[in-house]
Amino acid sequence: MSAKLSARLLQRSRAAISRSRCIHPLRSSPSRSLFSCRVLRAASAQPKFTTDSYPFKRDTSLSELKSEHVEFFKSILGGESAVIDGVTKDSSDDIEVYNRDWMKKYRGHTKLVLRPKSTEEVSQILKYCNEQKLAVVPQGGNSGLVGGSVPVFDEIVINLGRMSKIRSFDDVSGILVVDGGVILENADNYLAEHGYIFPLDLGAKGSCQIGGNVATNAGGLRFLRYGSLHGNVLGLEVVLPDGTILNDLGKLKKNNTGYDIKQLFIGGEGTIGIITGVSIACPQRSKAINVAFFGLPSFDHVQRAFKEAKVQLGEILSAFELMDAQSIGYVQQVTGNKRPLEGDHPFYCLIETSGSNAEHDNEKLEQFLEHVMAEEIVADGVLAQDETQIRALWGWREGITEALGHMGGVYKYDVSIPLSELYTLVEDTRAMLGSKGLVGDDDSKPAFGVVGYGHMGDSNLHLNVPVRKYTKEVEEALEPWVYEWIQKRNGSISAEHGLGVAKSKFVGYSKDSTMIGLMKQIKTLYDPKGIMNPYKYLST
Ligand code: FAD
Ligand code: 2HG
Ligand code: ZN
Repeated sequence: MSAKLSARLLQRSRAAISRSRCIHPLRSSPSRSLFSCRVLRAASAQPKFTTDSYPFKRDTSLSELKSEHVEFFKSILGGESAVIDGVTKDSSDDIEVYNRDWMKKYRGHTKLVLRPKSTEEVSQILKYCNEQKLAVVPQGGNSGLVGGSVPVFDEIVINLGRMSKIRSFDDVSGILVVDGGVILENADNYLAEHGYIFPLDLGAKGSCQIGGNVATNAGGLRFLRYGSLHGNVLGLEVVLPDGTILNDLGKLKKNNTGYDIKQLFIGGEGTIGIITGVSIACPQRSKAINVAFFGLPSFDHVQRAFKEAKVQLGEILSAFELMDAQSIGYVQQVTGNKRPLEGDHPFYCLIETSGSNAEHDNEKLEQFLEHVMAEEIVADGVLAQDETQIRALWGWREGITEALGHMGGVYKYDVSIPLSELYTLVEDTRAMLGSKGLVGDDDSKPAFGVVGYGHMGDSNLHLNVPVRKYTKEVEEALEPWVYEWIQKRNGSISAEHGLGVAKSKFVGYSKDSTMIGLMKQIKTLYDPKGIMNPYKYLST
């Protein structure tokens, strides 16, 4: 956006669009060391074991780990960096991080972590586990938000972190082939050097792995522009539960030669195989990127702004993200950063445009901004003037999950709902918890508040309830209440985070018994001994 345009907008606007003032971008990795958390810090208790919080029963058909199993794994994988052995010695400190999830909600009892460095090693591990009936949990960056990436009982963790090679990149077609353990941000940085972009972006990009992204069918911040991994992933290399290597690492965009088997692993959450290689179509990186951040008086105004953005920005619109006042409040309280806009607004949205011609994009954006201001659709706004400011504005949106991660716990509901009712869920949840006396500022209430944000462009809301600590009282108020609410609107109880432990027993709110029956048949076909990521996904 030119300085001239900013100046013109300043003159014209009753609610002036100003230059961005925020200069403290949040880092994208889910590391918690980022914030010097000054407020709202609940006592960080040791997370409970999942088996103490929920009534799981260990599957007695699965074997228990013995020292001879560990010896086998050491013989095929080699040294200390590949086998973290808590079976024959005390390695609890080293193993703990693999047992705990990002939300401090789930904690497993594993005593063995394996870190293979090749597909062949993964194959040897699974072949042996299948023969011995040893259960496993595939683990990528462990940034998942539904408890799928950590064990429940003593399942062996197979962590893909050492499989981090970029295998090939074709500069003409934009097709990238990577190991499953490549960190998303590393792949995107690599692509940036070649003028390309990874078609997926999310706040955990500094930790999550591409294998994990595919296994969860992650959606993220670029979905509006580039769509689902179901479309972008061209091929997969997967190790099946019996050790067979499925080589479907194709690079073809069109391939109608029967059932598209790879689609089952996209969103399969490690229940039918381990993804060791991914081939993906990557778009050209846009030369011209603009980011605007608006304050709006109501959700109705947000919807009008979205409609106008689609109409007027058309093909250059690359993101339309929603944040409510509470979300922004938590980010500010945790980071201490100066807000991008003066004053409080009930809603905020972040709009990104990406195109190949700055002049053309600026012209479109100018018309759009003039329109939303003249029509009083937005109350205030700011336009990033450079790359640093773009990152800073994105930080307000990407930093919400991390800011809320500083509370004692957060109940998370990642849902798809018809757009007109997207925010009604937040309001209804507030009213419901309020009526039960469960939410408030004083420490006697279990919940701090109710927060709504998400990918407006995809009708995907993130309803978050930050709590002082996880309690059955709040959980039982929310579940299945939230899922019933979603079912009544024909929504989805999991838009992009998956099922894991958190939603496995609630799938019936979004899928009927015929579909659940077929899903169970697929699981049995691929994993007849039930060794892959048990107690999750379809546990009922
Ligand atoms: P993990 O958490 O390690 O595993 C997730 C699941 O995939 C588990 O069931 C695991 O068993 C399985 N798995 C992992 N690797 C493999 C493999 N190689 N083969 C087979 N199965 C495997 N998600 C979104 O969709 N959109 C977002 O915008 C988004 N933003 C986030 C922001 C933050 C700050 C955080 C902490 C999380 C966010 N997430 C988001 C959730 C999470 O990052 C994604 O689900 C991500 O795709 C998980 O990748 P991972 O490598 O960390 O997988
Ligand atoms: C996001 O969009 C992520 O920021 C995380 O999907 C959402 O923490 C959440 O609930
Ligand atoms: Zn999201």
